[in-house]
Order: sequence, then C-alpha cells, then structure tokens
Amino acid sequence: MLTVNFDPVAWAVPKEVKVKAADDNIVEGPHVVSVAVGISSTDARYDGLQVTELRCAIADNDIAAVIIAAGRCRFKVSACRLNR
Ligand SMILES: [Ca+2]
Repeated sequence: MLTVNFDPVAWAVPKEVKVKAADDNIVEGPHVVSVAVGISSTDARYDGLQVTELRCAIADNDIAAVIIAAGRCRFKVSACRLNR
C-alpha cells in the first residue's frame, strides 16, 4: 500500500503515482486491473470521499509458444515461455 500525503501548503500540487505490474513468468495476456484508492483526512469534508474507479491496462511480456525442432525423421516439441 502506498500513502500519498497532501499538506496545507502544497495541497494544490498534483502528485504522480506510478503503478507497475509484477514481472512474473505467468502467461496472462493483456488484461485490465482496478487500482483501489481510499481517502482519509482529518477534515470531515474530505474524509472518506469516493474516487472514480481507476483501471490500468497491463501488457503482459510473456507469451505461450511451442518450438518444433526438426531432426532426422524426428521432431522435438517443447512448450516454452518467451519473454518479449
Ligand atoms: Ca506475466
């Protein structure tokens, strides 16, 4: 969990938050995930404000593949994971 604080001096300065997916070895293909955001404040006007759902598109860098290597009247087939 990441906490981003705003104070009375710099409250109007936007803060950038980068979200990064784990680089795993699982072939998932492109997909979309939701990022949960909650707001808490000592000021009752802001505490618990609802935020529009944030969605991030993830481009998986793993693809499923089959490699066929030709030998003398034989083929060797193996499943593998290719990291793009
Ligand atoms: Ca993956």
